[in-house]
Amino acid sequence: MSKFPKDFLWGGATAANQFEGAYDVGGKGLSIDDVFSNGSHTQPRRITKDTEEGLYYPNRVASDFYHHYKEDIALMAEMGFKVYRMSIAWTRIYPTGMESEPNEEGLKFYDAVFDECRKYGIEPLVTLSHYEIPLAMTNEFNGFADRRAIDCFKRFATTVFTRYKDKVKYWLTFNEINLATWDNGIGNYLVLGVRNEGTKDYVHQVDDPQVRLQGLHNQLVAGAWAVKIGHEINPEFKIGNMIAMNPAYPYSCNPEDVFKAERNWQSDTYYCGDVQVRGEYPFFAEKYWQDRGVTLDITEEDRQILKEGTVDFFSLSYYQTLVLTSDDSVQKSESMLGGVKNPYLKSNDWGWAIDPTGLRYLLNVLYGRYNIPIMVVENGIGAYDKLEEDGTVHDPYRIAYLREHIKAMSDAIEDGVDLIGYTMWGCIDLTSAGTGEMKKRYGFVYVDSDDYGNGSFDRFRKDSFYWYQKVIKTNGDDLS
Ligand code: P53
Repeated sequence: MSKFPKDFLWGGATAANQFEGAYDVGGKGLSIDDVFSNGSHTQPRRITKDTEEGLYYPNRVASDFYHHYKEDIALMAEMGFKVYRMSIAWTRIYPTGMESEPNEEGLKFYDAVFDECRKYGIEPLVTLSHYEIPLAMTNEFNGFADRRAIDCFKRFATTVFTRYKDKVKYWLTFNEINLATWDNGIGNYLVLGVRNEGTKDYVHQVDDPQVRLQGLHNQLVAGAWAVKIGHEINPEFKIGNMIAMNPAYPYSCNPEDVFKAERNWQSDTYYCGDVQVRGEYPFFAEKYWQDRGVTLDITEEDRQILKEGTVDFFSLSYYQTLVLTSDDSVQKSESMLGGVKNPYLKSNDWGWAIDPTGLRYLLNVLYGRYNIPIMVVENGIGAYDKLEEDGTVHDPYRIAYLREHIKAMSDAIEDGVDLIGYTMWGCIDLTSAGTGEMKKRYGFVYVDSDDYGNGSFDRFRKDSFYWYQKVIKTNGDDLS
């Protein structure tokens, strides 16, 4: 018997930039994702200032949820979803992020989406910002590197909280905000929308820790404001943070390795987590800034808001664990996270280590530190799927992956963790954030489109669709 509580929130997750398409429809402005080129496991994506000839921009088309939302939500309902995690494209509401009045057509679109969810009793869980910084804000004042972004975000949050206060109860502030603590990789610029003038790309990884950590501070303050404003608009709102969990293991019992892993937990998880849950930076922050030669501009008002805007629950994404060592001779991992290869684990085709026990482990760690309800709002496996002639897709690898991760959550609940929901990432196939590919598929539902937007965009149920339907129906008892 599984341990899931009666009202456990089963569902799936998407994000506007990777799912909606229709990038220039309905008065929508450009976000940084609309100038984000395609790439692959070996070819990094680029954010360009304007449309560059010869480049393809996959997020502009994505899965075309904008024109398929009724069909897609019906498919979610058929699986028995209790919750649907999605995001609002900021640029549909404020095309440049800086207008004083919102775009009514954009607001109407999400009214229709939420009404459609409610029709089936599906609870929307809405991320305010999922890599969707308006490009105009990057152009005008360098995104979250500038404090003006805080006011833009407050206005956006106030608008959507007010408009949807009776339709949406669960909200998340910024997707994977902690990626801004990384000193390299795509995460740190997707989250902040900050330019790096020194490179050939318009928006690129922010190498200067001063700019990056100030940007992150501004974003943490903006998120805290949103929590405070949201609770004033509707005290029933449940507002969470969202952290990408990449639990670090020491490669060996060499104390150097163990401490290295602990340091990684501090910077990757606790740095943002403590601010968002406890309302202040952790004890190690001073040293962390010192080591990087950073002096942050933190006002008294900032400190006050961080205290007042703490979250109601902790949400996270989980795909893989990370192994750290001080021994240079150990074989490196292929994953975008870096680190070394874990000899005990298998990986998917993109080198991401598959580790269900890592999920049980991190849930225990997080609940031990924060003691508030937790939701897993992203988890799943990117894989190559094959659409058969008869419209079926056989994806036993996906079922196996999800089965083990759901078991791990059941175990964590038995351990005593207050886990309230699970939304599988990319429940209907969508554009990969890391590579821009469509063929890196996560869904229970196959979308007929290739990496270049060729296809009918018809939807097909994979074998995992029927499997997940059964899992939800039995509240996690039948994982066979
Ligand atoms: P893709 C880095 C590390 C962990 C999660 O990723 C990450 C990233 C950035 O790619 O992103 C989350 O599509 C993110 C989603 C994304 C998903 O993981 O590269 O919140 O937008 O699609 C999976 O396979």
